[in-house]
Amino acid sequence: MNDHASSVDALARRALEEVAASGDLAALDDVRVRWLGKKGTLTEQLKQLGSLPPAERPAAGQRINEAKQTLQAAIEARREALERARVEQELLSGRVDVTLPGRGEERGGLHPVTRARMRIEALFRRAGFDVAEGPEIEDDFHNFEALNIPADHPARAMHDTFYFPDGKLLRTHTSPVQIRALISRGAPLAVIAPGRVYRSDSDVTHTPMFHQVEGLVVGENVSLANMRAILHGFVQAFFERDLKMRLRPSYFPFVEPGAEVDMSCVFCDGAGCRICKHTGWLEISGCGMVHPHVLKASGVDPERFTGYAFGMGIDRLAMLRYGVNDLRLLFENDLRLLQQFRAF
Ligand code: 2U9
Repeated sequence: MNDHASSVDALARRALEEVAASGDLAALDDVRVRWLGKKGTLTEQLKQLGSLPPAERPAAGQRINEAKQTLQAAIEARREALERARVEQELLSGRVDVTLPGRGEERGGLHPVTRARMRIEALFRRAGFDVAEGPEIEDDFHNFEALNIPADHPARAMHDTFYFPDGKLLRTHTSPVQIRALISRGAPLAVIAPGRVYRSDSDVTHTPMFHQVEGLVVGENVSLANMRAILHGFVQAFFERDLKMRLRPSYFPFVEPGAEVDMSCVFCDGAGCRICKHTGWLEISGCGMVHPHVLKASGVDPERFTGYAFGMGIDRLAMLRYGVNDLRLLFENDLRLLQQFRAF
């Protein structure tokens, strides 16, 4: 290798080192201009070919061109590598770590009525009941007629019904859900029907919409004693307390006999306090043996089957269980109340 050739090689090596050392695209472009630009070092080498002996010029020219091409390729490769690194860096800096805790977000929770309802459903499921649902807009037959409440029956007045112009109505209880279940499934049957119900009634202890859960068990040899056992078991499990229970005779058109269900007061344990009006008892449910008219209206033979039914207000159960002392608090969606029911 002659002197010229080795000096071109030395230049090319230096140029390649500079390419490798350039840390960003601007530095790389700087290297390109200094070596390959109009006045670049390698370009200058070509211009000086004339000073070599004519015989050496072709080989020297080829060597310089090869060096230029090698350098060009090295610059291109380096440019791509730097570009890739830049994009990666950008992606990295903008990346969202989804495992980081959020800023200012508050934990949510379940409304006490929802919690009570879920608890009720779970407990009755465990006892073998199905959970049934149905429409909130009902017809006269399913809400009244099939439940032994004919048009002229005084019990209709108890219900303060919201009517639509076409004669349909907002269900006043969830009983129509069970009528539908009985008609479609027949006996034997064990269902609960939780849901919203509506009555045109509004004061300190009544809201025009409230939540009910009703239960219905129909089968051969279903007795009042069975009902008592299920209701007492439910009350004890729902409140997780060894509470007493008693039935007081009462009247509902869809049951005979009918009764009201009291449990020993959860606040004073039956000793008597302001909440239970010093009786030691809290009323929590109504119940009874399904009236034969009701079974017949749903196509069930009352000679063969008997049934019991009960109904209770979920809102009231939620208040008693979670210590909410004013019914209206359940419907105001005040965060100060709801935050007390946040998930932990
Ligand atoms: C069918 C047959 C009978 C459901 C019953 C009650 C007694 C009752 C009230 C409790 C408080 C309504 O929420 S409340 O105001 N309900 O006292 N409900 S027996 O009887 C039925 C239901 C469906 C087919």
